Amino acid sequence: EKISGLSVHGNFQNKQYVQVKNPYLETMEEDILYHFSLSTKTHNLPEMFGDIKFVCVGGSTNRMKAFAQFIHQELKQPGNPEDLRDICEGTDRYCMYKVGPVLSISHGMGVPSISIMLHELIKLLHHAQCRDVILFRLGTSGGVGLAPGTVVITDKAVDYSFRPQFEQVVLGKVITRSTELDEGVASELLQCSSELQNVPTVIGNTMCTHDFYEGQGRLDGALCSFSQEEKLEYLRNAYDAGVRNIEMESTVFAAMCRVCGLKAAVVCVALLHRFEGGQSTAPHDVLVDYQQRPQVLVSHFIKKRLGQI
Ligand code: R2B
Ligand code: URA
Repeated sequence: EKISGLSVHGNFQNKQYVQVKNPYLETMEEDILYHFSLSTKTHNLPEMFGDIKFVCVGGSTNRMKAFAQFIHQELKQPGNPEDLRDICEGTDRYCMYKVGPVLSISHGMGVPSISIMLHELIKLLHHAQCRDVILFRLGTSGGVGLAPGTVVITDKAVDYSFRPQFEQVVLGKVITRSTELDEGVASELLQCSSELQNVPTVIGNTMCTHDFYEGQGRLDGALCSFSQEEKLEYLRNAYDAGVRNIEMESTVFAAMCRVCGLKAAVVCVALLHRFEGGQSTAPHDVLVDYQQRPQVLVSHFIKKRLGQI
């Protein structure tokens, strides 16, 4: 049977292939991954990406380049980390770097941006016949009842009413998908955090919103349609529902990975304490240190999995 046929079953000799859930893909002679500037005709995807085991995604292009350089050093890869090439240099929508079995990709801000990237990433991993891949979202977030700098490993990714689901409009109708993440990877990450210094970490629910300002109860946007008291009531309700941080991509990330049989985890640092305000006053170097914490944690996880610790 063809590889594409195998992938429908997902599991072959205990190897978990990346599954696409679209029968039309099989019938296409060429698949153009437009926002990566890659295609099945112009690029040998199995040769370029077949050995990928860990995919790390995050919003900013500079941060994901820095992560690629960091993991290059951590995994003691040959060559100079400064020489890493952006595989998506034909487009400025997303950046992509490969370091041994690790792929580092940016996804921009918000659900629509990460969802476009994930469609093409999951197809890429499928075309490349990758097996046993784990995806991590390394990000920033607003903390709910946490000290700034705390890393949150997501238990459940929840929507604006704290439900573990993602709603998507398809052909004018709302469809709902579950946002459950991999429990085993989350507890392995928590174990990793206990082996590190300066990476205070908790497991909690992560609320995903479609806006940074009003959508996250901020009083400092160009518009504000609610009071300080209403903001605090909403954040308190979120806290009571187990929410420990707020960001803008986790629900669609969890939902898409789950449908396609990819183990996934969300690891975001809380940059500020949302009961206190909406703006971070922490100095630049403190924020840079905070943003490195998810990278240090996931790098430790990867090194352990590869037997390098
Ligand atoms: C966290 O930070 C960004 C907004 O500042 C957004 O992408 C997110 O999820
Ligand atoms: N990212 C968010 O989405 N919210 C915050 O408060 C901080 C970072």
